[in-house]
Amino acid sequence: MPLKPFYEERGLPGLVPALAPSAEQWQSLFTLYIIAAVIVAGAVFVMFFYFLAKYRKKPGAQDPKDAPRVGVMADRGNPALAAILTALLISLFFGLTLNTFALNAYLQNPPNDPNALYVDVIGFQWGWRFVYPNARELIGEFRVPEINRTCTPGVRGCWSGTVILNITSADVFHSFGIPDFKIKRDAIPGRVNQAWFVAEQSGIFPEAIRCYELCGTGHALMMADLIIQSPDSFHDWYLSGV
Ligand SMILES: [Cu+2]
Repeated sequence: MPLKPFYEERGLPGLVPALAPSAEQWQSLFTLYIIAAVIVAGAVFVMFFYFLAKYRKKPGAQDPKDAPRVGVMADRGNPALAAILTALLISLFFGLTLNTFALNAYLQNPPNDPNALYVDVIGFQWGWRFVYPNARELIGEFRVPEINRTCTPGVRGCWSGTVILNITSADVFHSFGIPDFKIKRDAIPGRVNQAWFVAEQSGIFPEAIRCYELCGTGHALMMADLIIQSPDSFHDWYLSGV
């Protein structure tokens, strides 16, 4: 099956093309943060302008009875309301924190998938080398299969679509990133960091892979194309040696 360019098939990408389940999870948490931030900021600004108008200085008006005075302990406010607001805020932050930790664990730890495709990703000055289990190598482009829903777990001879990356560097610090997948992991010499994704649709994504650690004069050019193929065409390429 010939590959269709991504933009031809789907038009211009939205803000965050959902190409992988992990990216969707990431986006849902981000949306949750945005909603919480808008609600809290909205409430703060509404109260800010309301109190600004209500308690403005009016000509000839007396100070209120509970106005602060020098040398006198203030006795004002509503302790019950303060307690309720504090409890609400704590539960809001607690919920966000739990969700963030859970999602982080999900994104950081590759799933236990016997049909995953493992690829070594080696950053160098200045490019990315991709080494496949059969020792095939690519530089400047990264080919992966899209999700294969007919691949039975544990049955040999098919890839499920889970791609697990073992990321390292041949020289200086780099950082491997695929923004469409919400993946970014340091590539450090002598160390292997893992990342994973499942691509949900085939397509060609020019320069979708980038380096996120300033690593020398060629840093800005340290890009690679992401090519997501149907399981069959990936299999053909993998075995072809071309
Ligand atoms: Cu780099």
